[in-house]
Amino acid sequence: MNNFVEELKWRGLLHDMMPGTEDLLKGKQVTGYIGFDPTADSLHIGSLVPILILMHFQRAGHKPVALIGGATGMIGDPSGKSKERNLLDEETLNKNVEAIKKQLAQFIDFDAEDNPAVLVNNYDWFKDISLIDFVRNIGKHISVNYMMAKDSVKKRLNPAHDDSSGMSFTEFTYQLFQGYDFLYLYRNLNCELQMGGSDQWGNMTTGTELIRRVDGGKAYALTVPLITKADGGKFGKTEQGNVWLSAKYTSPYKFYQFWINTSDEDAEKYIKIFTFLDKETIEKLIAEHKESPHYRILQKKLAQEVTRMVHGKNALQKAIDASNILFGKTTSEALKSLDEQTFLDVFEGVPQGEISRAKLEKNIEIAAALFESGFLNSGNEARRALKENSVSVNKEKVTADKKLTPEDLISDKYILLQRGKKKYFLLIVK
Ligand code: 383
Repeated sequence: MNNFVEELKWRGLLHDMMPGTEDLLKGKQVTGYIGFDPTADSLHIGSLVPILILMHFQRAGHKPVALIGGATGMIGDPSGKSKERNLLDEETLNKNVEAIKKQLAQFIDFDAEDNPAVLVNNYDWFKDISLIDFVRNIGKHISVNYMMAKDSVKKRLNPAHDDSSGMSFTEFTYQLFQGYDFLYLYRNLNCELQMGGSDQWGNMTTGTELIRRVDGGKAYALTVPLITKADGGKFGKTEQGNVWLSAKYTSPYKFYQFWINTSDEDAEKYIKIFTFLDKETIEKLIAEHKESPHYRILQKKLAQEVTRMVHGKNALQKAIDASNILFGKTTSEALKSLDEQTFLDVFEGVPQGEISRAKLEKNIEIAAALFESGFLNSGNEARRALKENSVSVNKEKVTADKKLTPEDLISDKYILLQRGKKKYFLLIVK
């Protein structure tokens, strides 16, 4: 059995653990769980760290349990949140549960011979518990005083807090639900360890406390750090918001670009956290990178490894090809093979203009198109550019006799114009 805690430590993945956790894990095969609330129909890269933890846990020979919070998702965890959450309706929740189940299944192995992973949904046990039973059998063991001492509650009760609405009874009860999950899994799956981000410490210890008071049992908690950026910005966000694991929300190209764009300092940290490369390999990469940082060896390796893990080999190759379009040499074939979303992602921020389909069907002269679309300032400039042989259509050089036709359309809608190496313009057919 590998040493799970040692592995987390050198990767910078250990934040805190209860005393005795390391000995427990060294001694035997342990069952441990992490919970995910179905607040959206995809996980984002913030959830990638806990997923990696479950993977390391399984690789170290232990039994991972992934819990989906079909019940807790109905309540809303106040941990790390400064405001009361909006409740999600049941239909949305069910849809989210199914989508997240599928995503999790991509990462952990349910067929491992010795230590198959297990997926559970806490709705399955909460749906049968009556309010009276819950309040009598669980609530009686945890004092309100204890619950109020948690950071997630304390913050919201503080009169100086910016949101004066305080905290609903609903969110206040959240820790009891998560606490009961731990007790339930302890009893039914012999689960002795809960893991999660450092924001989850309070909820986890309510669980170990319940297990101690109700069953006289001993259970443990281990947390991983919240990922930070060297520049103080929030990890996992771009200007467009979260970076999602689902290709529906963040294309593999965008996902790949997110990792390519990390700073040198962050890349050195992230390659340990987000890849399974071993210590020796990583140290070699870091040394190589330091010799010639402009090659961005670390960023490329990081982007490759994580994109492959999340989106697979083929999507990774497509993302690399798409990345070469702006920065390297590419052909009109490669350009035309992009799916529409990736095409738009690649040329995001490139100035655009419109042309009517009727005009295109009459085959418009390139000089006219360059000028009328607003790409170049005048007919003269357009003719000059053509004479200088610096105009390309869909990445292929053209001369003044070129006419634009519907055959030039990419995804039946776009034509990419270019002057020189770097000046792009997107013509959209309306
Ligand atoms: C629900 C029931 C349990 C145990 C845990 C839960 C979910 C937990 C929670 N977790 C976050 C989430 O779902 O809200 N109350 O968005 C995030 N996690 C993990 C990790 C993290 C946490 O899913 O720190 C980031 O991803 O713990 O914020 O019995």
